[in-house]
Amino acid sequence: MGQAEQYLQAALGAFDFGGEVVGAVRYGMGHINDTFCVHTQPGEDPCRRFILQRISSGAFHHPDQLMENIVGVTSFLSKEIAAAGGDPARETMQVVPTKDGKSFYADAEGGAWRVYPFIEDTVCLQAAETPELFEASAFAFGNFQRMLKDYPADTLYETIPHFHDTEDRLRKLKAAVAADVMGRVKDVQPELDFVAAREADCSVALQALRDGKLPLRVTHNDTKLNNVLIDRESGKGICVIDLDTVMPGLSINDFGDSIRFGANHSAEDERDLSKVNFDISLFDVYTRGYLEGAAGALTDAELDYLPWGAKLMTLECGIRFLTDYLEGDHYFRTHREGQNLDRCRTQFKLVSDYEKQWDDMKAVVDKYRA
Ligand code: ADP
Ligand code: GN1
Ligand code: MG
Repeated sequence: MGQAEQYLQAALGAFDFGGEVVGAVRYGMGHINDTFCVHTQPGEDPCRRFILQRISSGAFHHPDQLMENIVGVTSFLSKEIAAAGGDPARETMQVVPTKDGKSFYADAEGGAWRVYPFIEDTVCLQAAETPELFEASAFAFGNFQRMLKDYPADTLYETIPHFHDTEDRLRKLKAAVAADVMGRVKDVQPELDFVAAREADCSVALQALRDGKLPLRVTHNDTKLNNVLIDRESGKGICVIDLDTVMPGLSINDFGDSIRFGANHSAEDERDLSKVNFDISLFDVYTRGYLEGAAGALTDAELDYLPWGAKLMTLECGIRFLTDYLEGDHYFRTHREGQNLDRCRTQFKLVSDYEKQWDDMKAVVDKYRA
């Protein structure tokens, strides 16, 4: 048995799954954590599944703080959902404790493992298959924002400092260019020029925050379409997952990151840029769904800045992919050479599409503001 397998077996042994573990297989398309689907057989009852994850130590340096955040947020959401007559077991993540009552298990290397029940009869989409499903995800993220509006933000740890600090992301890109450890800078001049032309943009949302125009809220910060589970039968977005980055942030970033990932018809790492096009009709349905889910929780200024959320999250994500490419691809999981550069290029293509349709994006927001 290899070492990775040994750690997996030890982690499986640390939790009480209420039945014999009959298998654990790699699962999902996330770029960060190691995710496994655990199959168990509880006596004569039907097989039950769980999600077991090794939290990325490259991305998250304090798993104890991260899990404290998640336990706090999921307990809070459970109460909100129950009070509204919903089903907390399907509508929020629930942390399964270790046999000794902890929220995670630390392996011999310090890797942190946690378990959630698998939420059955749901689908997790890698692309907006239909406008209706995209709108359903929007409602779920808007509703998530609304449910957490009274969560005590000052009790949350910052699990990744400066996570959506676009100015800091720009500084890190410049440092990676100066270091050029992989000798790749020579291959990315057009991308660096693209960023240089938009340096001032990197400060727009942060300046609005500093000026007191945009409020700091409890936000998800990683609102990709594949971080919401959709009920297979009703097509509704029922559960927001991947709560590792729930911390104080800007609502426009949650809105914007969903647009970045979902308001187009191509993969994030598509190499043929002619296939990568912003679809304003998907922006339209997402805006409608998000505002409906948020149900008045956003201020006028936040509504004004929603297109900026889309532009900044997409630009920032492109900057992050480019930085990781220059640094040797150690943050985002890659499956092939050049994948992070391809990812960067799709993001920048989308940014230029938004720039061309900026007034139309603003008009969409105006259509749906109350
Ligand atoms: P990452 O941070 O690596 O993206 P996620 O927490 O998003 O990790 O999990 C990866 C994938 O695992 C998700 O995109 C989803 O497909 C699946 N998943 C995670 N948690 C659950 C759950 N409780 N029930 C069903 N599927 C889940
Ligand atoms: C990562 O964990 P995952 O795959 O849902 C990343 C996001 C990026 C996204 C790009 C903790 O999301 O910030 O926007 O990849 N998560 C973290 O696809 O860095
Ligand atoms: Mg995820």
